[in-house]
Amino acid sequence: MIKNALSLYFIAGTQDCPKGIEETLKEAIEGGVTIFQFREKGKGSLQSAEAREKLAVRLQSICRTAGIPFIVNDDVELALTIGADGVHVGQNDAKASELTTLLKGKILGVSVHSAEEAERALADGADYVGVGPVYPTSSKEDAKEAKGTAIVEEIRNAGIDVPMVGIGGITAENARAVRRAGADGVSVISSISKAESPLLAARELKRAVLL
Ligand code: IFP
Ligand code: MG
Repeated sequence: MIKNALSLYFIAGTQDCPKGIEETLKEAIEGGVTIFQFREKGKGSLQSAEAREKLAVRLQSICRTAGIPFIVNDDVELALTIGADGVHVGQNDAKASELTTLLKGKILGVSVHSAEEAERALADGADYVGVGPVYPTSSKEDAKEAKGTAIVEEIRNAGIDVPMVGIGGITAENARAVRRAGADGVSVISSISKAESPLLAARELKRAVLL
């Protein structure tokens, strides 16, 4: 069931991981993350398609061994080439409605910022939505204004029954509030990837999301 898999969603790329992405992912999994998204993007990210694919395959193998889904951000072609479990796209990426055929049984996630966008994503075939930014974030340069947990509540109160994670500035301290607002899970980059101990950071977040 996708809602359970969403409880602690870790997203990272090379650029986010001072300890190295493979070590960071292994620790995060040991700490309890339930799904991983490969997001190689921005300053410090790998620039060649070959290097990205090679790394993606290694991370996919780590996820497969651990039994957690491996999702690719934006790059549908890469996801199809390596047989990822799913793809996550934003509002400006390939249209969700056009991806569902291409992706067959794969998981499709879509970023949304309002109840209206969540409604459309669900109608277009999204398996889950990422809602945010809930709190201010430094991991995304073009992030919109943080709206707090109100944005999560707005979507739940609109009665849209789509699996949903909150994203943006989420920490072990505020994760529970995001769950209480109606999210099925929380998604983080820095809280785990930049932690001195990604393992302990993931473990603390995991405790926080178990209501
Ligand atoms: N949400 C999510 C997720 N991933 C992204 N890359 C994003 C928003 C911009 F957490 F997966 F839902
Ligand atoms: Mg995107």
